[in-house]
Amino acid sequence: MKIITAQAPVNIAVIKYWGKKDENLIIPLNDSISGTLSMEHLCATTSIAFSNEFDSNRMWLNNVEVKIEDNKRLVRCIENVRKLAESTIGWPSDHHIRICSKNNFPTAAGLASSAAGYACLCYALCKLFEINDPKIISSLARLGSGSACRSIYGGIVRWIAGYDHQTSIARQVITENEWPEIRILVCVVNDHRKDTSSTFGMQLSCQTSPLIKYRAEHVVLEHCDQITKAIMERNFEKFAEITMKDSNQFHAICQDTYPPIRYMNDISWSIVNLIHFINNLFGYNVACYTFDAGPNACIYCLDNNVPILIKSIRRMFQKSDGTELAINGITYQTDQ
Ligand code: 2P0
Repeated sequence: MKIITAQAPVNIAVIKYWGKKDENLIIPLNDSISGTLSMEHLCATTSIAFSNEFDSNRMWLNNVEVKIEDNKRLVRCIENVRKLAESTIGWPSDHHIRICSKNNFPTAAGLASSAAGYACLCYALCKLFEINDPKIISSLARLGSGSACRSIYGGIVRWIAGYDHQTSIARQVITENEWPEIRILVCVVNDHRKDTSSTFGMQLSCQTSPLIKYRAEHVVLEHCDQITKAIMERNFEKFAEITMKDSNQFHAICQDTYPPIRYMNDISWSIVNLIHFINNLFGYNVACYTFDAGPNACIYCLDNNVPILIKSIRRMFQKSDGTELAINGITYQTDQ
């Protein structure tokens, strides 16, 4: 029996992926850019055993068995690895796998659980069959969940939209060591499973929102160019401005969708106001917020401003019973 265990972190987009040109191959409407977190806080861990003692492929997610054959994305990732394994160590027909995967954070609560989950699964599967090219692993992860292709790399990563399986790939913009002062504070506003899945939400936006087309054609590439320049120049002021504008535009698309989708709640909006208040007070961008398909705030900042931000958030959101918003201080890391 051969056993492999891998870990993969979540990533937090600063330029958002929302909408597909090809549902089957998961080719996005536009490029996106994200920061990959370290694995101390939000990550997936997957162990895979491979043996001729198993009579079928089976999988457990957070200790509950999931039927692989009911999930076409899982089937697709496994079948693609089986084909690729033909040119490495092979996958004999009498051998099967057992997959055990866990997230150390809430699943489907808008905290990029599918990104970490599929990145981890595909990385572990590839390692099992000695497929080592990160480009191949990243493309496989994309077939599981689009944003997963970004979690294969550390630091800041750009997913080039492309037009087919070979051209839709993620690339590292900078490693975590090239801008080591960057921090992400993940403020868990609500850890319940979201009402509208990202996959369904973005389909509905593509069908009904005029703004999503305008964004893909006129805004995203400009945002990508501007933020890449800011990253290269370690210009946090500009990085923060583009990040906030891109998050706001993504949520405007959600509102422009019919029926509208609402991921941010009143607490999310209080955090938006707090960050703008702090930035105005200081006269420059101390921090920026970004929100994914859920109400939880991800705040990017530089390490020297972490204490003031945590203090401000705690003061604002401490409840009378003494409980407060959960905050994880996270840095970048490349290892999977
Ligand atoms: C992102 N999100 O760029 C954006 C921002 C959510 C909001 O990537 O259908 O779970 O599996 O490709 O990857 C969520 O999309 O969707 C996402 P599928 P996925 O992080």
